[in-house]
Amino acid sequence: SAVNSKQTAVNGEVPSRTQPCGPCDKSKMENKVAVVLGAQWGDEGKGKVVDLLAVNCDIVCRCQGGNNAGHTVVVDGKEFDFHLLPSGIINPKCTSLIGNGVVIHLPGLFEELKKNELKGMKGWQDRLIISDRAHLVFDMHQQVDGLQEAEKGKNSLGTTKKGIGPTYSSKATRNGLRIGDLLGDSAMFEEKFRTLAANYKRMFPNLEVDIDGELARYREYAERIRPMVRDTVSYLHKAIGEGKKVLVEGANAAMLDIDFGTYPYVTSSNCSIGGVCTGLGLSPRVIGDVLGVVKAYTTRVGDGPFPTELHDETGKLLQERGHEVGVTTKRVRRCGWLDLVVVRYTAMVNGYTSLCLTKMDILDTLQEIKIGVAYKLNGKKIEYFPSSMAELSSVEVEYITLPGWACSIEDVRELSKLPEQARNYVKAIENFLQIPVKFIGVGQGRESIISTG
Ligand code: 2SA
Ligand code: GDP
Ligand code: MG
Repeated sequence: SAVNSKQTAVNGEVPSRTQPCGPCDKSKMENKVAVVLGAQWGDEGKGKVVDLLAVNCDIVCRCQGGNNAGHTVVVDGKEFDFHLLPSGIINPKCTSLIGNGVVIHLPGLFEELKKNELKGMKGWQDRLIISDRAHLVFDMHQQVDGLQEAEKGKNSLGTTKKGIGPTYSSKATRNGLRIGDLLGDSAMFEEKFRTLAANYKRMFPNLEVDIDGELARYREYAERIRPMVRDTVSYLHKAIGEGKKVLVEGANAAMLDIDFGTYPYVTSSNCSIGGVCTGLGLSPRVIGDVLGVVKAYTTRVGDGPFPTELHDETGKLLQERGHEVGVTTKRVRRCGWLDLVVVRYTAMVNGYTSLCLTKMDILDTLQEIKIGVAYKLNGKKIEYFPSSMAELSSVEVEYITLPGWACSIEDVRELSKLPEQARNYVKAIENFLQIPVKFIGVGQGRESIISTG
């Protein structure tokens, strides 16, 4: 124990706890954190789900990733896109928290705040909290991201060039600078910044860094963010103890997770459940519901294997009807059938307690719908998810084919009103995964959702 008896003992005794506190208090343990995670390769519609759940929450947190993410929320026909800000930020009742596991490009953050202010977002100054442990993404990280992609040539990963990989690299090699450094001793910050720039200049001699200009800009940023920065670990711990409802918004998705995704075609953070604990300082014991967001088909933006990808008219239809374009980079997303081998694998890692099936309405015009249910290698079914990209690129997918509903479900708000074929599609997913579908998305807007009860 860290208790120093000399300082805390009363009458020579270690004081006993009469009041339960923190993790010892069983009644408070009931207050669990809810988590929303992407179950495929991202862009499942997490932003919309978070906006929906934020209504019943006090704090919405981001735990990993940076402004590579693009989360869309549509309210009264007005579209908001969030990159670093939690999607709960438009809810005036919610505090938004950016955790230690997030990497923050401050110019990007201020730009995002300004853009949303122009769209009518008010009062964010009073409800945004940023961890002092979060790492900073500098412009040089973004430039290096681009240079590394260019060096890889035809083997590039298709990153968003937002500096995510280089910043998490700096963090891992312990050259990184954190928000706390920016707000601390300015001479130390300057020294660390110069060291980082010098390292990069050695690696990339053509890299141009305006060191003095950056340092001057960052002195300004420091004062602008200072009021929002704090130790978010104790803040969250206290809030949970007081019964506050906390929601965590995962960014990217499990198949882009640096450990469990299709490495090296992944992002550089843990986008699965582990990232929630490490990115916020939460114990696994406080995590309750884990909602997996599953798009009714599959998309992927960037390079890497995609077993159910469609290179035909159906793929084009999904891309066009689904408006499948990157929210951050405007790249066209690759499209294919729903792959339940992928979702079953990410369910193992994340332990979803329920699912939200999004974009069902995009399948409205199809006569037949396929679902990938097994992978075969050299004619034999495999029981594991391949870690080798060569293997994953050569699997043969086994499909089941279901009849489509071939009508619009956009205005449906009750499960019983869905056409039978659509209900069967949902049932097939639930049966295969043995996880209940709690919500079904039938349109872009906040109201376009079926709650299954
Ligand atoms: P990075 O930039 O290092 O994280 O890129 C590595 C891989 O991760 C993919 N990635 C994403 N995939 C889906 N959606 C993301 N957010 C944006 C969106 C993407 C966009 O919401 O549409 O606008 O292009 C996202 N962010 C990263 C990336 O494509 C690489 O495959
Ligand atoms: P995220 O990264 O998981 O938050 O998802 P994105 O915002 O990148 O992409 C999802 C897109 O689908 C956005 O344009 C959403 O507005 C839209 N969307 C979400 N749910 C639905 C749905 O049920 N139906 C339709 N048609 N669009 C949806
Ligand atoms: Mg997205």
